Amino acid sequence: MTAKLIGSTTLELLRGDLTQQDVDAIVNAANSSLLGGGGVDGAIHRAGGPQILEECRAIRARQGCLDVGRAVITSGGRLKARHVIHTVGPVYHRAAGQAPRQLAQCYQRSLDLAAEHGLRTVAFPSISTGAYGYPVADAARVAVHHVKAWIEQHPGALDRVRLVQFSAADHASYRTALGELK
Ligand code: AR6
Repeated sequence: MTAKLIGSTTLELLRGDLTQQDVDAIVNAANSSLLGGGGVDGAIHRAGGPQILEECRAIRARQGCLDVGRAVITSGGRLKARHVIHTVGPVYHRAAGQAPRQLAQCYQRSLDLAAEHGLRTVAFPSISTGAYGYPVADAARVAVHHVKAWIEQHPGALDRVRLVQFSAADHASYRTALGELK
């Protein structure tokens, strides 16, 4: 675990399984359909049970598919986390020059939603760096930079933001990115 205190909020990196995190909300790297998929999305729905999908279906029926960079919240079903925040990262090769801005929005809007719901601790996966093909070193820089900036702009709003990487190689990329922060 590597951590950095920003005001009263801890920004930390952890190599591990997002579905096991004991936090107020974990963030799902979902797709626009909100109906589940592979990767971390599949793992969250498997671990959390059918309630999460039911709530996703209800959101979809109300507001349609979720655009890239936006976020919605459901309960956490059987997860330790009480909530799941679902966001849609950019497909790297489809997004062209828009990818960094869209990825930053995923982090910002997920954190906005957590704060609006009075949540104090949030854990993220490495959004877009699996099936969506975003190079992890670049995505890690976007993630740590924009999470830090959000924390600085919302002092005291959250106690802890945890960025969780599944692999040792991804964890090393995030550690490098965190080390590069001013
Ligand atoms: N805990 C933490 N990280 C995980 C876990 C886990 N249990 N499982 C996978 N990862 P991806 P994307 C990592 O593909 O690129 C889905 O089908 C994984 O190693 O899950 O945003 C959705 O439905 C990688 O580093 O998300 C979408 O269609 C990271 O999570 C699409 O994939 C993200 O990989 C989204 O693609």
